[in-house]
Amino acid sequence: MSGLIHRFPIGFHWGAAASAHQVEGGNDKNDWWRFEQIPGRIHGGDKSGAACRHYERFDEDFALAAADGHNAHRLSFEWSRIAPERGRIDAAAVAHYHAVLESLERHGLRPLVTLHHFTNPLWIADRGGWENPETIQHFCAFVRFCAREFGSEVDWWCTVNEPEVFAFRGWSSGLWPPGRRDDGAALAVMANLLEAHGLAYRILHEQDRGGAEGRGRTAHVGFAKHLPQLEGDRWWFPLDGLRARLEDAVFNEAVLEAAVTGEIRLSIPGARGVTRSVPELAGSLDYVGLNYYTRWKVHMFARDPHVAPRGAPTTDLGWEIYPQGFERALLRVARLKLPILVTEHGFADALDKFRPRALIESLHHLGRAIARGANVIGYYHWSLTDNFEWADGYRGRFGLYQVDFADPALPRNRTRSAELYSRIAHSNALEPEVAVEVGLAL
Ligand code: IFM
Repeated sequence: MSGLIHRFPIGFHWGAAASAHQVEGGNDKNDWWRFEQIPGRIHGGDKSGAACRHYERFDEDFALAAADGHNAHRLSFEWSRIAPERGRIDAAAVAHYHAVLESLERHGLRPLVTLHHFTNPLWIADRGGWENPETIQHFCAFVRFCAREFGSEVDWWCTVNEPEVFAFRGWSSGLWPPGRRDDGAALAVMANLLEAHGLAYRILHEQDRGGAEGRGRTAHVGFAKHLPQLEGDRWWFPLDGLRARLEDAVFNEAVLEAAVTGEIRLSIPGARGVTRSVPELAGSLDYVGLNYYTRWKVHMFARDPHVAPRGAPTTDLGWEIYPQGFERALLRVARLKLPILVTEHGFADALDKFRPRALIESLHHLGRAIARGANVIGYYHWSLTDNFEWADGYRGRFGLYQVDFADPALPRNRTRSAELYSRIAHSNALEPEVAVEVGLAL
């Protein structure tokens, strides 16, 4: 490998990302909590439960991040805490998130706040969730409230996390709440989330009176797009490639295109599609949020059509470690000619065995993408601590800090990856010594 040294742009965001339900603990008023109570839904029967007790320990967690040279942090506000019932705002939850933002500021961590990260208040889920178009307006009310209440403390907003993952897991594979298997409904949900993003984008800007970064209008609004690389598995069986292209078109391309043009065009062979123009959605990204994890080889006919290439290195969850795909994903979204924030990237590695090297290789590809013209302005590693990995329960360990969930004290143990990441964040550069240390040849 040559040219491994990268100096990152001035003002680069270096941080970690998490979502409320995965770390806070005690979130018992949302649809995920209810789903976790159904036997057989979550690996090993795990429940989010107390998670990392981040709700109480946020200040301590932010101190770890700040000591590691992070200057930013991505978090989500839990809708079901702020609005536990229709029409009721919980003052204690609002005060809590003010305290969280105050702590972030004290630690020199610029907040990037996600407003929808997979969970929904029970009262929303019970009215049909995102299949019901009325949810768009309920979400907008929540966004308006957050913009007014927290706008002076937050400049960076992420409206919706991975609308395509949320829709397909919940309504197509049925692995997530509400556990449905109906491709047409998945497309309807995705369209509603995209529309909600467009409206939220306008609300956040209308309400923007200037925030933490000074006077004037300072809100930067985007969403987080999960962008897996999708390729046909068997070169000699073109239908695999066809399915990969069809999936890419609806899962990746249509989402990006909708946010640029305002035209929602979603289709899957054999399912009811969606075609809708949403003027508020056109040009609704100040930055593109990119979540990149892996490449999937796609099979035309298979119960689980996504497999890691045979013999490829994989994470604890069986996802291929494919750092080249990160560069490709970055260059793909760079075509939108917008600033790019890597809103998530990481590896499930309980023992932190392969993460140190994989992380450095990925950051090398990030540096290469910048050198090739991608306007990347920040990187948020998924995640600061191990946490509740949805249907995979506690077996997906993504943390720079390991958490021993068997110990009631929930100790945070610093990994080598955290240390390496810290050196890069502190110096805003990837130095050859770091690469040599993880066995990457220059
Ligand atoms: O844990 C999730 C996160 O909530 C959304 N993006 C992918 C991560 C790892 O699966």
